[in-house]
Amino acid sequence: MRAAVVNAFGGGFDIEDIDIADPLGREVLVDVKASGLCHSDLHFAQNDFGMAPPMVLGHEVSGVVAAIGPDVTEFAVGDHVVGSLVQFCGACDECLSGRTVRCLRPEATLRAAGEPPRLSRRGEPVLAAMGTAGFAERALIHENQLVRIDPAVPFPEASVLGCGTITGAGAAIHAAGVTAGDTVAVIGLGGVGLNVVSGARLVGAARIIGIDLNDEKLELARAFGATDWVNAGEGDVVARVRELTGGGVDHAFEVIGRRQTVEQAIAMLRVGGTASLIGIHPAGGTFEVDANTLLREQKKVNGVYMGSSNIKRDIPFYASLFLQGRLDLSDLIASEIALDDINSAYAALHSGKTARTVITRF
Ligand code: PAD
Ligand code: ZN
Ligand code: ZN
Repeated sequence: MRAAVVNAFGGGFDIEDIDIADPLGREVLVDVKASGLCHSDLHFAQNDFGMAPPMVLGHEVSGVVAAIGPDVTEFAVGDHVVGSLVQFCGACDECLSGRTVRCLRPEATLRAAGEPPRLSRRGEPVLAAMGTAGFAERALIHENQLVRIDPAVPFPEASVLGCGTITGAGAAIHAAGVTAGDTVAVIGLGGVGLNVVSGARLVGAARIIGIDLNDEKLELARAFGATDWVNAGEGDVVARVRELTGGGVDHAFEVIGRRQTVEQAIAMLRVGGTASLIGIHPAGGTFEVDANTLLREQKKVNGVYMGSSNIKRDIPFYASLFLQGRLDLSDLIASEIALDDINSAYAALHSGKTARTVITRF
């Protein structure tokens, strides 16, 4: 099958023919219909985050079940599904408490050492990264990392549910716990940040300030529910947010992964506010915070992973909101491309000009 293979960090994606195994145990073979270009995959393709080439990335996957392993109970051939990089065992203390995103045995959804690899090239193993490996015609995914959804949700919109939406909306709703009447700022309005805006709107935030360097993104954020917007390239962002809110926001979300914007997020909080950090930093990235200001002003810094989502509960929930017309997913989709165009599409994402680009031709 055709797949976009990362052969070296920083070397881009090579479109190649590779082999995919038949499903074992609880694995499901998915005929991939849409695969979203999350910024995280660009980080993973350029830097060593513990996944080594040759590898197939891609973790915003939707498609149709083509075959199931002998122990699969939850899915049947023909089901429409969404995949997620959240790996969970279903049996540890965290999983049993519903916090599957904190699973203590996430490797349970991968093949064990000694088993044949899911992906290979001329007999050599190719890493099926994150257990999803969605930048390919087909994907072999453990049933815990898959969720069945209503076939009425189009595949491109369904794919974004797998990361951008659960991460962004989940950050506002679950990880930060924004409530009705809160003031919110979102720094970085890409595929994830726009979903933070949606989550804040859903729970009734009083004001949602969108912050980005691109005016097109600020305009888009307005459609998603931002009530105010600030171009970060024009003047002092923190001063502007403080002025708009009369002293700072209850919640600031950093959705880029830069030291400067993390420090801005903490600085723009009102007393007692929470800064939620979503953007992924280069390995070893750090930031500084004045300790006495933090304690005197009772500020909280909240590290957010996948929006603290429970994918089996949250993906069908967001899908139903979309079908009811209460959650915009379609305006996230900037364009649908062919697998062959993945390198140029990632170059465009890097420039900050597009929200989500989705591969729909393989
Ligand atoms: P994206 O590239 O679509 O969006 C980033 C946005 O930030 C763009 O709109 C840029 O214009 C904007 N931007 C860049 N610099 C600045 C600046 N200085 N001030 C204001 N705006 C700026 O990325 P994305 O939405 O796909 O992902 C955002 C980050 O979230 C990225 O680092 C990704 O790896 C991370 C992520 N984290 C998790 C998690 O669980 N923590 C999950 C998914 C994605
Ligand atoms: Zn992602
Ligand atoms: Zn577990």
